[in-house]
Amino acid sequence: MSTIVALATPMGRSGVAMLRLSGPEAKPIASMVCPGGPPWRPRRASLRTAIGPDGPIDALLVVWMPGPRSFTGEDVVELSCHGNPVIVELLLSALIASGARMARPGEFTRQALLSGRTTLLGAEALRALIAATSPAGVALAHAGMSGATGALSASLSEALLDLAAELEARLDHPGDELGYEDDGAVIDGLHAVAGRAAAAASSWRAGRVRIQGATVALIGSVNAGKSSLFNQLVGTARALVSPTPGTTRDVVERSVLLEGLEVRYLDTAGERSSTDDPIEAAGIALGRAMTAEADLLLLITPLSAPPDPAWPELLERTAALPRLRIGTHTDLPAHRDAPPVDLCVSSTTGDGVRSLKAAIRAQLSAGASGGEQLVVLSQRQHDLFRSVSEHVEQAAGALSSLLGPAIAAEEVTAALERLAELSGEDVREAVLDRLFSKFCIGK
Ligand SMILES: Nc1nc2c(ncn2[C@@H]2O[C@H](COP(=O)(O)OP(=O)(O)OP(=O)(O)O)[C@@H](O)[C@H]2O)c(=O)[nH]1
Ligand SMILES: [Mg+2]
Repeated sequence: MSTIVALATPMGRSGVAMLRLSGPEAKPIASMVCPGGPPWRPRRASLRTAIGPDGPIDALLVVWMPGPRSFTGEDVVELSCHGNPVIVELLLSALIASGARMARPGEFTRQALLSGRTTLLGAEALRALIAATSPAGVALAHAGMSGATGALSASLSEALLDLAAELEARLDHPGDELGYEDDGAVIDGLHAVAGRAAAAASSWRAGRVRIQGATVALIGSVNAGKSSLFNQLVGTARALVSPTPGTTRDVVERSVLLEGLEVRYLDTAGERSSTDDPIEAAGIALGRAMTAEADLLLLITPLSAPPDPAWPELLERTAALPRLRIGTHTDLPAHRDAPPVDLCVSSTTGDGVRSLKAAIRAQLSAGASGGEQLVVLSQRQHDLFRSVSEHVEQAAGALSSLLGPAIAAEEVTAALERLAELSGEDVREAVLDRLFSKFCIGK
């Protein structure tokens, strides 16, 4: 068993940087690099001097946490030095020369999972806690850390085990209607479980936005007023505005906090049907590629101008995507053929911008409405809840059709397996590899 080491804080200049050692040799290695000093006492900070081959490296604050009561469950030593990358490199080299090896991404948390100090759901909640870009994301990660995802998974498993028992009774004693509930009640029970799993899965969009932040892209024809509105939304004159069509060429982006959510706004090159300028064409293509992944599209059209010939095509192209249709130029008289829109603004006076921000915020929280609890913290969890819902719906379909209870029981078993995978009872090495590769080194 090796002893691993990594910088636990970001690389750069700062007041303090912290390195962490974990493994059976953590304390001997730390004491080799920090010879002498006060006696080593568990869980007490002590001031020590790290010595390298060429002399003293730095004064450190060192804490030794013997396993199993440590983050990883192994012996852990945390060494806080001054936050200078040169000092960090010297210290890492000294620790590695004394027998430690560099940790891989997420290896500390993986070790915590192996030692039973955390669960798979706990590790995912921790990743969400570190990744969260907004206070709402931090709150969601805390819900996951206190076991909300596991509790939902356990409650669905319990309900499914009861339903599985009903199905087994039909298989063991076919024709004996006395011993079990009628099919209608079992089918209702299956629909209820499928509905709860589907609701959890669909809350992931709102959850993802809380943890990772949201991307909102402004798109529309040239000169529609995208950059003017972008500047209003981000609160500074970040993008160039001019009456010349084709002013914006590159994608301009800026992140702001919108009522507790981090929103990354993208201003894009205006579209026009034909351009012989290869740079403008490249800008339009880049805008299209970047907006394909957006959580919300703002389609912009000026209401004072004659109808934009590209508008119907834009509406059609984005029909299946989350979007808001925004009419600009409300400070000017509206054209009599102005198309219907969801909201109107004037980027010159700022009228309507507040309502637009509220509408954006509401759209980005969609899926979390109705007091439903958000408990899904990763794409993996989303996919598994969705799969549970599908298997359970299949089971309900089988029981109410000629396929019968045997097929229904198989589907319920498959759903239970997905739940076991979700909570980490039945987890494959490949899943762990994928999860921990997304952690930073040192976590
Ligand atoms: N009166 C009025 N003028 C506006 C409004 N919004 C934008 N404009 C003007 O319209 C012109 C074009 O605005 P931009 O924001 O540069 O338009 P754009 O969609 O970014 O244009 P491209 O980058 O060329 O695609 C500028 O002269 C703006 O001052 C508005 O709400 N009211
Ligand atoms: Mg522009």
